[in-house]
Amino acid sequence: MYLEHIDGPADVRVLDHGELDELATEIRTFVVEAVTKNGGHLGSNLGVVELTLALHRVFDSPHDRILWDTGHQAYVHKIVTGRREGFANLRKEGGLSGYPSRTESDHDVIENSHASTVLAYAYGLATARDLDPDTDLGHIVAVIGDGSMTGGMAFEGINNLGHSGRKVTIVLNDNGRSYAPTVSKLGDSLLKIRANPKYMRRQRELERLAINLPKVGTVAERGISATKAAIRQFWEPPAFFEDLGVRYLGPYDGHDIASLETALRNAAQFDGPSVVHVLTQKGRGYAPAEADTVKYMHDTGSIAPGSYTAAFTETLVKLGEEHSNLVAITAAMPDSTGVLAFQERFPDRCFDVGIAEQHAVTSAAGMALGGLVPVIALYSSFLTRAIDQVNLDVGLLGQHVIFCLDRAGVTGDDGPSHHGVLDMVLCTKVPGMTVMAPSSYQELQVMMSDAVTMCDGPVSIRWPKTAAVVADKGEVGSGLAARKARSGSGERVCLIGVGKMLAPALEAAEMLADEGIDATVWDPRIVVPLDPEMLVDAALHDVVVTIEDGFRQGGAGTGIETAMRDMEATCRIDVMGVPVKYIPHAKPDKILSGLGLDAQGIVATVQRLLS
Ligand SMILES: Cc1ncc(C[n+]2csc(CCOP(=O)(O)OP(=O)(O)O)c2C)c(N)n1
Repeated sequence: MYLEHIDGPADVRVLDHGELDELATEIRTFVVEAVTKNGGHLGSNLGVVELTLALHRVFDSPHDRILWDTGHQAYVHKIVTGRREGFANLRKEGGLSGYPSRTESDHDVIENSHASTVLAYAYGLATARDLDPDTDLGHIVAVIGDGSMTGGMAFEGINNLGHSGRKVTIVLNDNGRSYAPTVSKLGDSLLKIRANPKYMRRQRELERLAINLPKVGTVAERGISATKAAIRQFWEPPAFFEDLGVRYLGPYDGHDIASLETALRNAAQFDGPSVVHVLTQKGRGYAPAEADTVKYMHDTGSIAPGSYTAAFTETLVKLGEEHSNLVAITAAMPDSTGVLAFQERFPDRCFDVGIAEQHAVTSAAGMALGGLVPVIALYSSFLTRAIDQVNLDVGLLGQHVIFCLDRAGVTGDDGPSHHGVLDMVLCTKVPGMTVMAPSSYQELQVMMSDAVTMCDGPVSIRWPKTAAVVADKGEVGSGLAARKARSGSGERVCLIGVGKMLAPALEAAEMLADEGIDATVWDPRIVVPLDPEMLVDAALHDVVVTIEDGFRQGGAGTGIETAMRDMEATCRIDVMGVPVKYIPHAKPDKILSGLGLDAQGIVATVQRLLS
């Protein structure tokens, strides 16, 4: 066993290539076991085992900075940098994060886990290094997947890096996929190369020649060598990078450690930005992952029957059948966001635009201008990247675009970057946007249908990852009306539970009833515009408590409070929600109860207000 002796990158450097191959096999088994037990990203990590080992042999982390785009593929990096034992508690409360984490290790430089940012970080770090010769910043190495290369920030970053000429080694980890196959013409041309071993051989020979080219001259001179120009005529990727002033090396077999090391050493010698194009196989070495043609076990999650995502999938297909102008847009996540069934049923009406949320939103505005009704399926946390586009490209133009936001609220295992706690704060500030929060499987279906047929401006519908409540017929509202979910006999307490928080509000009402307090409970359903009937009724009570699973400040409850103050309601109003802070990973229910956002917490708040 080699793995048990790996406590830091130095332990990897002393092994020979035969031993490294053994280590790679052991790491794969280790990762499969850890992820099977704790969930997380599998295929992406199995694909970068050799690449990570090569990186840590060639570069001297943490003096050299190895940056992982998105960071979901950094498990092997964690193992190699002394965190092997932490994998017993991967993604568990207090345990290892599923992404790089600066508090865990000096080897983790960034930890955003939203895609396509790494080239910007790399440019910034390289600029800081170049401005201060005394800095301890060594090589800057940015690893980015072909999927993440489709994001606007990646294009902006490569443009700026090439123009600036800053010395950064970019590793393009090309496995041909995001979750689904990567949607990109650049990806298509990479595929041509991938499928042509002759090109790879020829390119290696050319590369050997190119290494000996002088490392002086302008960016343009460096970029336009005769060798490269010859390649460029045939192959788009080198032309693409080199036209931007970024030297292209590759492609290399991403599972051949020796050749990767040579490539990385060569790139590191170059005094400017270079991209090392590495071909890897997602899910490599684990038969079930290799056999999963949908996503190569990118992660371990799947759409659970009875989930809100399942309700969305079902309704989207049904609405697609009823409305021929309804189209669906995904930002590289057709499976996890639940649009796969629609894509299969209406392949011409479903668009995967790449990991490009901003582009997705503005292109939806364009489609709406052209008479289509676009449904954009995004995780709540990824919508926030495109909020300017939501506000000005869709909102200002009053376009009928339907934002379907999955994983809203406290999501749990993926940590601070993945909680969907901002969408209600932001969407409620987009003038003219109807903001819906379903409290059950059936409500989501009604709301989607209403969003298509009743609304003609922007709409957002947000739902959590957790299993959906099953509502009886009488427990489902319609249109823009709120629904009284429980009629209290007195006029002391009114609870308003937004979306999934209706369930703990109802539970709290039962607990309060045991204490002789007969509370009214409202399901607002529509957060904007608020139903005046609900507000008037709530105002009759001594105490009103709103409960939501997004940021407390500026969210749904604040909207209700403001509307009631405008009505000159005199009752005591308490807004319960998530405090404005970065919340670490843990199980969602545990996080919510820790924040007092459960039935017990609601009861305690009511008791405090009544006392
Ligand atoms: C802005 C943003 N949108 C969506 C995601 C969800 N997501 C996580 S990994 C991933 C695919 C990344 O593909 P690639 O960069 O090629 O890495 P691979 O997993 O294939 O190694 C996506 C879409 C994200 N992290 N950030």
